[in-house]
Amino acid sequence: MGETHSLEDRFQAFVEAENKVEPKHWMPDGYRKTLVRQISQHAHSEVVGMLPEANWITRAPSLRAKLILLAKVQDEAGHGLYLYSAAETLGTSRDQMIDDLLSGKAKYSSIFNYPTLTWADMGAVGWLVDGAAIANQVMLCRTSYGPYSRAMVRICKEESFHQRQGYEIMMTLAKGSPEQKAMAQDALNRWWWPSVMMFGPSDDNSPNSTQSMKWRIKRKSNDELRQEYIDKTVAQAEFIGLSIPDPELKWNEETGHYDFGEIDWTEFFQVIAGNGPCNSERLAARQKAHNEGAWVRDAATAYAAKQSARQSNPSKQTHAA
Ligand code: BYC
Repeated sequence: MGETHSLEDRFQAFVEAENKVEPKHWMPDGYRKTLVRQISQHAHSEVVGMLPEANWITRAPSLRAKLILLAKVQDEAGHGLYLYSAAETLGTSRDQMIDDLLSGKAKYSSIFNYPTLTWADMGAVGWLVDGAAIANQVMLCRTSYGPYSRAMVRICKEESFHQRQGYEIMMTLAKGSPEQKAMAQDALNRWWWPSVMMFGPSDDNSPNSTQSMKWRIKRKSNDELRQEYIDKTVAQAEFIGLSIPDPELKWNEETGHYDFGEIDWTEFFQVIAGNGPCNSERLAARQKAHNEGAWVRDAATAYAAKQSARQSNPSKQTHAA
């Protein structure tokens, strides 16, 4: 007991000195569990996040738009891969993580349970959803777990490109015909509040925050990040002549931040409990992809077994295979 205590104290001092924790270091069980939960949920979000956008690849309005959207969706698959790999360094298996997603045990970001109804939604998702993701993920580049922080550095670079592609779509529509501008405004109206909710429950209702901040897994609180995001995004909306759908949004000279209206937490908790507009559709799509990909996993496993058998017994190698 005494020994565990001193190990925990040393661990705490280690992270407070801004050292990175690496896979082979001693770490408290709770630290490992929190990271597996957060990183795997983050990975699931990247992969499920491909679905609402992939929905528009075949209907992109130009070859240029199609190529960019395709590249963005492929980037998300890559992000999922880095993150699953980072979580695996903590001793969990990819199969276990996927099982937890498909059984509904593991969460993924609430935002991907909303439908993408028009092309303008591709703009709103890139601008707002990737914008919110960057706000959260820039702080995660400084997270205390080495593999997670290194994955985040690369992911953030790509997310910046995603945010710009979304903003460019919104800017083009906002400058277009009255119908196009209305379409952009409608997308902003539908995506604004869900994007504000992405940062998670308010600080006084966030059970994991205190310990995660202490361990330097999270470097800023949910509410701090939400405020930073709102402050930055209002100016971007004004620049392209769209209005944020919040009548209570107002610059506060005293605090130097925007005040904003009440978040509908009932909606947020319903969505993360599995009752959002697209939860069952998203999980069904992932389940189908998982089933249809079984032969690829089987083939890869068989190939790996063949390679390792050859390495351990090179004399049996044949040239025909
Ligand atoms: N959605 O104590 P709290 C992307 C859960 S991908 C669903 O504050 P924590 C992109 C939370 O998990 C964006 N669940 O938790 C991809 C916890 O439940 P559990 C994804 C949420 O972990 C493709 C409970 O509520 N980004 O950007 O300290 C295309 C209590 O919350 C949400 C990440 O995953 C939510 N929004 O803080 C485009 C970032 N919020 O697990 C874009 C990494 C909270 O105890 N994750 N919950 O059952 C984090 O930074 C943190 O996990 C959170 C939550 C800030 C999200």
